[in-house]
Amino acid sequence: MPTDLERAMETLIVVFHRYAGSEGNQVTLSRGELKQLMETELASYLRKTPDSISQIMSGLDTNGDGEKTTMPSDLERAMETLITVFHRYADADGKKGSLSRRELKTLMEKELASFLKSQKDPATVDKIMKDLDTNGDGEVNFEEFVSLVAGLSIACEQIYSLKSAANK
Ligand SMILES: [Ca+2]
Ligand SMILES: [Ca+2]
Ligand SMILES: [Ca+2]
Repeated sequence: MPTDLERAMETLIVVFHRYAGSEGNQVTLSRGELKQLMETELASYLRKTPDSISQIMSGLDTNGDGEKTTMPSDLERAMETLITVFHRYADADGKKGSLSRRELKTLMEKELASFLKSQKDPATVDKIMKDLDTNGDGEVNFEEFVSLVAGLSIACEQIYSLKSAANK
């Protein structure tokens, strides 16, 4: 049973390949493919012309502003899951909105157990925490958390590509 976080990472990879595979190089997005992806998957954000990821992310938090009347796309659902999962753990102690070492440990044990088990040399929570905490405040905020998800998605994507290459 994949966890919410694993499903979200899988969606990111699947959505990427859905568009990257339509012409030319199968594993890269051409200009046309990128346009198609953004128009199809991120239409509701393009209308707001956000100029940064954090604006997109904070846009997801607003309710009832009448802007999100369309059905969320796969990609939007995956991004929403990332935010929901992050807050499920980050809001557990007094310091809401960032992960303490203990909260990060719980998140990884609950959401990324199968991934961590598949690693030959599992990094300790302390090492991961140190890598993620780029501003050195001893907590992992959402931006820092996203870099963990990105890193894991890249690792999964490499496995995915190897698998599909082997199937040819
Ligand atoms: Ca392509
Ligand atoms: Ca916290
Ligand atoms: Ca930090």
